[in-house]
Parts: sequence; structure tokens; C-alpha cells
Amino acid sequence: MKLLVTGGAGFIGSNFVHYVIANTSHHVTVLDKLTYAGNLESLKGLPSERFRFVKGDIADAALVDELVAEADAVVHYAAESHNDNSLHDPRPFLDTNIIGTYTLIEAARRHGTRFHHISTDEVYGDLELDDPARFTEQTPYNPSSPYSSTKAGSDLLVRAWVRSFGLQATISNCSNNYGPYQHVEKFIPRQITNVIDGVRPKLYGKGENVRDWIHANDHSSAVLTILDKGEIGETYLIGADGEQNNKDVVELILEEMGQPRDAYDHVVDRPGHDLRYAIDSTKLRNELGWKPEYSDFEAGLAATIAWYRENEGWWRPQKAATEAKYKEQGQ
Ligand code: NAD
Ligand code: TDX
Repeated sequence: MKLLVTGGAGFIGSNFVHYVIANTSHHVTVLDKLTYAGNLESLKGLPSERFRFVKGDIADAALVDELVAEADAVVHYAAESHNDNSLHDPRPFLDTNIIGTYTLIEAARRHGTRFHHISTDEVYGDLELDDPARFTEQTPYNPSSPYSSTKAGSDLLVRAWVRSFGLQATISNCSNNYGPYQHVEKFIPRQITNVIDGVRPKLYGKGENVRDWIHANDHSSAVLTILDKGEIGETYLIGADGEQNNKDVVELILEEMGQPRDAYDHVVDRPGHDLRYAIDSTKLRNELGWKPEYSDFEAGLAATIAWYRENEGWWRPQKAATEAKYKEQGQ
């Protein structure tokens, strides 16, 4: 198969491209704008006979039409992805997440191309800390931030294009990913690289917020499973039963890196900060037979810490500017 992967120079997209090249015989074309979040270094070493990189915007209708026409399937990762950025400058989130997705699905419907839309559990809003419930495919949409509301909007566009135009699409909503190649603006890489720099980790608010962590490779295997066996028009939730509160994650990072477990600071909370995300992935597991491989979060975190220690050249160029931005925000 010839896959067109949008956002393939970002965190999860680049992990997916490496996973596809290692585990299938598909050819991959990456379309990526190389925003602050895209990094060609994340795609280094891929075989040129199976991989091609195209720099461009998913909202560029002519370019998108040309690339979608050549592809057997599109896997759509490209997005503005950081909640904190969306609170300070929402506009790029509308341009890329809404108009970019619209541009892609219009091309996919013209060419009858199989389309897989990557989304997030954040479209469902949040759960109470003491609520035993988890998100399912039936949970009503209730997004909190400009980021999650534009992702919710993009999901709804895909659903409408399936119903009204027969778009050959599936959707997946995944929980928080961790692993190599994640930008240092995000929680886990920010704290790991802070500790490497001798800076104390920064916890928003009390640190009680819960995220449901999944290794990026497990997200990739789930997406390949849906691409292969998923039913058109269906939504699948992807999660690996990895609930942890932020304070526990920071303590694990400090311990693994040989620091006292309490060597962190509390900083100003994120406005509208979602309390808890938790995914019930029963549908994906029972209907398509998927299961995660990385069930040991501490081991996965240790491997991620080792990756950031060994790949300082990858993250160092972004670190100072990222921290300067957080400092301005009191975070
Ligand atoms: P990221 O910010 O690391 O990467 C996004 C990539 O998209 C970058 O390479 C960027 O250059 C590219 N991009 C941005 N705007 C573009 C445009 N207009 N045209 C072409 N390329 C553009 O994001 P990520 O964390 O890898 O997330 C990827 C996808 O997965 C997103 O759709 C996100 O909503 C979803 N998701 C992320 C998580 C998570 O934990 N990070 C969880 C669930 C779902
Ligand atoms: O320095 C920090 N301190 C802190 O306590 C940062 C950067 C974050 N946090 C908290 C906020 C969240 O509760 O850590 C948690 C995780 O934060 P992020 O890494 O910003 O992720 P989150 O907002 O949960 O969203 C992520 O998961 C869902 C991705 O960025 C989204 O793209 C995805 O949809």
C-alpha cells in the first residue's frame, strides 16, 4: 500500500512512520509543514525506496489533491497539538485542525481514498477524579480548550463526510502518548529535560490531574489494525489502561533520574485544566483483536528517559525558547 501520512515529522506521526517501515511493506509519503513542532531529524535514516518527504500545508488544496490522488490511504496526524499554545493563540488551531482536515477529506472524497483520522480523548472533556467511569465511543462530546474543540470539530466533519458523501473513513481517539521524539513543550519530555539541565520539574496546580498514558508504538499498532480491519464509519478508542496522576509521574521521573522524589515546584495552573482522562478500549480489543504491548509504564518511562539522555542533539535546539515561553506565562 502507498500511505500518505500527514504530520509525519511530529511526535506520534514520526513514531508511526518508523513503525510502518519496520513492520509492514507499505510505502510512506509524509506531508508536513514543519511548524515549530515538526522535525526532519525524527525521520532520519529511513530507506529512500520506501519513504518520501514532502514539505507543505494540509490546507494547500492543490498540493493535497495531487498527493491524495497518488495514495491508497491517508493517515491524518497533522495538527496543532498543544493545549497551552491554544490558550494563547487559537487561530492556527482553527486553520490546521479544521480547515486542514476539511481540505484533506474533500480530496479523499474526490478520489475515493481510504482515510483514517487521528484524534484525541480530549474531545470528550474530562471525568471527576473519583469517578469510576471511563470514556467510551458513546460518551458525548464536551471539549474544554481551543485545541480539543478544534479536534472535536474535525472529528464531526469526518463523520458528516462519511454520512453525506460516503467518505471511506475511520476515526480513532487516543489517550496521552509518551515515547521518543516528543517535543519538549509536553509534560514528560519537559520534566526529563529540566532534570537533565538541573532545573526542578514544574507541576501545574496541585498535580492531581490524571492522564491515561500509552506508548506511541502501541498507538501505531492500533492505527495499523484499524486501517487493516476497521469498519468504515466507525470510531475506535485507543488506550492502554495507563492512568497516573501528574505528581506520581514527576516523582517517578525524579526517582529514575537519581533525584529526591520531592524536588519539584508547583506553578500556576492551566486555565480550564481537564481533571482526568480515562479510556475504555474494549471495542478495539474485542472487535479488531488489538492489545497493547507496553503495559509496564515505569519501564516505558525509563526507556524514554534514556532516549532523551542519549539524544540531546535532537531536543536541545528547542529547549531554551520553549522554557522562555513558559516563563512568560508563569509556568
Ligand atoms: P505534534 O505537534 O508533535 O506534531 C504535529 C505535526 O503536524 C508536526 O510535524 C507539524 O509540523 C505538522 N503540522 C502542523 N500543522 C500542519 C499543517 N498545516 N500542514 C502540515 N503539517 C502540519 O503532534 P503529536 O503529539 O504528534 O500529535 C499528532 C496527532 O495525534 C494530532 O492530530 C493530535 O491531535 C493527536 N493525538 C495526540 C496525542 C498526544 O498525546 N500527543 C494523543 C491523542 C491524539
Ligand atoms: O509543565 C507542565 N506541567 C504540568 O503539570 C506541562 C507541560 C503539563 N503539565 C500537566 C498538564 C496535563 O495535566 O501535565 C498533563 C499533560 O500535559 P500535556 O503534555 O500538555 O498534555 P495534555 O494537555 O494532556 O494533552 C496531550 O494529550 C492529548 C497532547 O498534548 C494532546 O495533543 C493530546 O490530544
